Amino acid sequence: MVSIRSPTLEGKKIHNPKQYLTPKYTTSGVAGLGHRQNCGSFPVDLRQREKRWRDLLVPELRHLNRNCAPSKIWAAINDDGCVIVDDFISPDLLEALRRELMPSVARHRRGTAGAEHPFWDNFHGVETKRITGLCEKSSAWVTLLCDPLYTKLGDHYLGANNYYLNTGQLICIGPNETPQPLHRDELNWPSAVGEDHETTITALFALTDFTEENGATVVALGSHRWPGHNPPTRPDQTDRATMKAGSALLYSGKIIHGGGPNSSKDEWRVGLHAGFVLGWLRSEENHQLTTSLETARKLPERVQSLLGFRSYSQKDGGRLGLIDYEDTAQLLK
Ligand SMILES: O=C(O)CCC(=O)C(=O)O
Ligand SMILES: [Fe+2]
Repeated sequence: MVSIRSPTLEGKKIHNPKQYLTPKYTTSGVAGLGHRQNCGSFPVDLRQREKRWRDLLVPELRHLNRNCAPSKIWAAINDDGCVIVDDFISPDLLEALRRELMPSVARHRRGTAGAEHPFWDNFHGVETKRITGLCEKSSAWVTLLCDPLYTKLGDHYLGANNYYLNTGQLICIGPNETPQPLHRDELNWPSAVGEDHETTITALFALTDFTEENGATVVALGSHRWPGHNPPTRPDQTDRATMKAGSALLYSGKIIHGGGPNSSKDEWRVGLHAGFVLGWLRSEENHQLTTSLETARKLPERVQSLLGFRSYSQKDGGRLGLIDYEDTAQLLK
């Protein structure tokens, strides 16, 4: 979806750009342009207006409701590379997630240590807390991992039983955090990237409201179709994923995005970054070392598979993640 920025409408997002464009874009022909029909030179004038308006088109993130047809959600992701689904998480589940996870946020240190290059300190954020191993901390998270719509997202883009959990991490952006470098998530696995398939697909669940001040994600709409590795992005090509707690930003691994700056005085922006990755690729998080066998034994089968406690095999491919050439699931008995 696009909105229009104009000298008189600066900063306003207009959901129906057609009403501001030339007859080519209207259903009612020149009639929509009112008094200009009476202007002798209007055809030329209209062409110039059209060009000017086109230059001023800016992207705007679409919001859909959780109860809409999944095909509408896929259409929005295919068009824009991402979409916000409002009220993705029910109020009760949101409350449980917050109750079970927020104590870890208070305890956790800021920043990450031990990366081989200072780039990663900046990328992960020095004023950001990142917390993994959430299946040990939250049964509500386990419930969310089995959510039917979230499951459909993975199945639709990566194929049923063809993916693992990539990340199930809390990303808590603290005051004074600077913007994360913009990137495409699929570049974790540069040699697996292909124009015709997704490598990874992600839901970023908002556990607090996401606002422009507290670090709402920056996204470049339509950038999933831009050529090049990680092409430069102008600020006017981006929007912010502002959303209420309980909503989710769903996005393609190809979209250019990054965590936003937090300019608030004392607000933490808490997101649950929950991505899937093709099952034959190594996940960003080491789930099998942050989840004990004891916990894994009690998890639903889907979650055991997502965390790699069950082996993987691709259609027409081999068997991966075996123990003694048996399915890893034998350890769960
Ligand atoms: O926290 C966010 O808003 C996005 C984080 C992100 O894109 C990442 O760490 O890969
Ligand atoms: Fe990312």
